[in-house]
Amino acid sequence: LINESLAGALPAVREFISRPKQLFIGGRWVDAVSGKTFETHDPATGQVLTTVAHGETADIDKAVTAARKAFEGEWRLWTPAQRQRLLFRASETIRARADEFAQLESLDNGKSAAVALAVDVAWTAEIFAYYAGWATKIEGRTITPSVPWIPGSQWHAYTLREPIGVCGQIIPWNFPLVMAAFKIPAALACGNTIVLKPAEQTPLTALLLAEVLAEAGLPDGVLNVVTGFGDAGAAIAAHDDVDKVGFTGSTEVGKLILNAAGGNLKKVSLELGGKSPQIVYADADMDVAVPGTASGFLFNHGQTCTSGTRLLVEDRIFDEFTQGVAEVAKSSKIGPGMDPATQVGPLVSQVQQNRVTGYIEQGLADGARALAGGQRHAGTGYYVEPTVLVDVQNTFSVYREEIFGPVVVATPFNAEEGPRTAANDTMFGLAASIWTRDISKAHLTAREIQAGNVWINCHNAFDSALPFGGYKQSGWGRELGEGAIDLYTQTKTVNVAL
Ligand code: TXE
Repeated sequence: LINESLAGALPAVREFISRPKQLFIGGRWVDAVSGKTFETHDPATGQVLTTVAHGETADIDKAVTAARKAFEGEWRLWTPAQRQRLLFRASETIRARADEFAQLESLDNGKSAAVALAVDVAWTAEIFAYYAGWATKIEGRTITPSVPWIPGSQWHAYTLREPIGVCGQIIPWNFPLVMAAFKIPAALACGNTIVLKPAEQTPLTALLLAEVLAEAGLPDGVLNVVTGFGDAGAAIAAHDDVDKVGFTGSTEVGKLILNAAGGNLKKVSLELGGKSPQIVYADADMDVAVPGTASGFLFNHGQTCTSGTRLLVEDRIFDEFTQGVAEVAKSSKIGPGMDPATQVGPLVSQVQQNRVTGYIEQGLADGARALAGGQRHAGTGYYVEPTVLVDVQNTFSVYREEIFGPVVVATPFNAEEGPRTAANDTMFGLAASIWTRDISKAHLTAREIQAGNVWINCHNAFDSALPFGGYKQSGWGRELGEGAIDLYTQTKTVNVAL
C-alpha cells in the first residue's frame, strides 16, 4: 500500500510498511486468531498507511500463555549481566536505525520526523541504555532482626528483589515509541515477561521495536506485542494470569483498568491525564519565559500528558505576556511531520481533531476570547491552529478538562494571593512549571504545587534518571529512574535462624 505519504520515506520504511504486520507472540509473527486486520492512517493526509493484525481477547490469551511459559523458561536463568548486554544491544540498534524509527513514528502519529529523531528515538535509545545499567544494580538489603519473644536468639535476614512475572503494558498514541520505552526496558531489566498492547492509532514502531529486540537475542515469548483496540487492553487488565498491568492513557480508562485488575489483585501502575499549570511571575526573564511557556503547551501539538495547558500569569504582566505567547502561537509553522520546517503537525486522528475543536468551540461559547487560533486549520489532515484563550473562568470545560491539543488557557493571579490556589484547582497533579528569576520564590512555589513533576524556568525537561508520575488523579507509581525498578520487582524477605 504505497501512497503519497511515503514520498520521501526511506526504502527501509517503505519496505516495513508494505509487509504484512502481524502480532508478535512467542517469538513468532502470527495473524490474529480471527484473521481480522485494521487500518492505520497518516494524520497529515488522512490516507490509509497500512493494515495491522486486529488482536482481541483470544490473542491476548495466547500472548499471556507465551509470556508465562517464557517466564518459567530459560529467561529465568539469565544473569543480570546477560539482561544488561541485551538491553545495550537493543539501545545501539535503535540508535543505528534511528532515521527509520523516526520516519515511521512521524507517518503513523503525525509528529515531526526531525523532532521524533532528536527526542523520541534518541530518548528511547537512552532509556534502554539507562535500564541496561540498572539490570546489574538491583540489590536487596541485609537486616539484623531481633525476635523479642525468643530471647538470646540470633538471626540473619536479607531481602531479594524478584521480578513480578507476566506484565501487561498498555500504551497510548502520543509518544508511541517513548511510551514503549517507559515500560519495556525496566520490566526486562528486572527479569519480567511482557504482553504489550500499543494504541490502535499508532501500532507501527512497537512492531519494529519487537523486531529489534528479537534480533538482539531476546528469548521467545519474553516480549509479546498484540496490536488491537481497547477491548484487547481490557482483556489484559482483567486477565487472571497477568501479574501486573502498567498503563498510560486517559484517567477514565485508568479507572476501568483499576477495577478490572481487582479480579486477581494484579499490581497496577497508572500514568494518566493532566491539566498542568505554567506559573509566570512578573520578575521572570521574558526572553526565556515567552517562548518557553509557548513550547510548554505546543510541544507534540499539545498531545503531551504534561502539557502546560493552564498559563497562570501575574496580573501586572498578563496582557503583555499573553500577547507574546499568542505571537509565538500564530507564527508556528503548521505542516506535515515529514516536512523538516514543520513546527506544529496534525493531531493523531480525526476523532482527536474533533474533540479538540469541540473544546475550543465550547470555550468560545462560554465567553473565552482567542488571542491566537481558535479553529481547525484549513485543508486536509487533522490540523488544529495553536490556540491561546483568555477571559476564561475556572468553571469552563477548557479550564478544567484535558484537551490534548495545541490549546492553552491563560488567567491572571494576584501577587499577594499567589498562584497556589489556582495552580492546585484541578483533579490532576501531573506537572507544573514556575517561571521567575527569584530563586527562593521558585523553590517555595515548587513546594506548594500538588504535582509529581515541577520544572523551574523550563517545561517538559525529562531525563531517564528522573522519576516521573502523578499526584491526585494523574496516576499511581513512578516510571523512569529507580521508580520503575520498584514497579517491576517485588521484595522477598528471607530470615535465617542462626
Ligand atoms: O485514550 P485511551 P484515547 C487522554 C487525552 C485524550 C484522551 C482520549 O485527554 O484526549 O485521553 O484518548 C487502551 N481497557 N490521553 O481515547 O482510551 C487504548 O487502546 C484497557 C492522555 O486514545 O485511554 C490505548 O492503547 N485499555 C494520555 C490506551 O488504552 C484500554 C495519552 C490509551 O487510550 C481500554 C492518551 C480499556 N477499557 C490519551 N480502552 C497521557 N496520559 O499521556 C482503551 N484502552
